[in-house]
Amino acid sequence: MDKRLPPGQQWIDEPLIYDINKNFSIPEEKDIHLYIVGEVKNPLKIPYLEIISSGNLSKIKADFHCVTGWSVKDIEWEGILAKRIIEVVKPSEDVKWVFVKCYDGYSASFPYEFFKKDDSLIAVKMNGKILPKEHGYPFRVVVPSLYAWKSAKYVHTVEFLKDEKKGFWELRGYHAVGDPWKEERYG
Ligand SMILES: Nc1nc2c(c(=O)[nH]1)N[C@H]1C(S)=C(S)[C@@H](COP(=O)(O)O)O[C@H]1N2
Ligand SMILES: [Mo]
Repeated sequence: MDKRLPPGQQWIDEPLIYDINKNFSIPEEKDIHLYIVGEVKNPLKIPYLEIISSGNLSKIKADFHCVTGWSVKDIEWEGILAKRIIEVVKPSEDVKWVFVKCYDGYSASFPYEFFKKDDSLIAVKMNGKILPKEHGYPFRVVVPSLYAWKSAKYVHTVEFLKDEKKGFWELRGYHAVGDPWKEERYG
């Protein structure tokens, strides 16, 4: 038995690329910003180029579990840790949900308590390189403690909310939380 593998999953070597829509555009690099909004004291609009050149990014290494049954070991992500974002924006005490909106029309939501975990971040790099186009350039919200559909690619805005607002797959019957260790796949 492999203690590192959640129930019902199998290891594969590389993440399979899943996109609901391949036909979308992203602004020129100098015009890209990360927006952090909602029930927060200090909303943020940070230029992409400022983040990339900050020299102050954090790295995490984590396994990645897709609800369709594959898992990939040890993906390295680099970006701004969720904990640091929380320190700066100061979400209000009654924030319970995070909703992420993406350039491709995708969205995902999950409980704030999972965003708060030590290994959650907003990534700009994957395995040492600027996020490849198909894996989420310019920003990816990475929440390794949940199934991969919660790790939204091509991120435009992160919103902190009191009440749940369902994203693309949550509206189609996928689980509101999505903890792979509890096999919270659907419903
Ligand atoms: N913006 C966006 N993020 C997304 C998706 C998507 O279609 N659009 N697909 C999700 C799903 S269903 C999965 S399994 C993972 C796949 O990640 P990968 O394409 O980097 O392997 O991305 C998630 N994030
Ligand atoms: Mo997925």
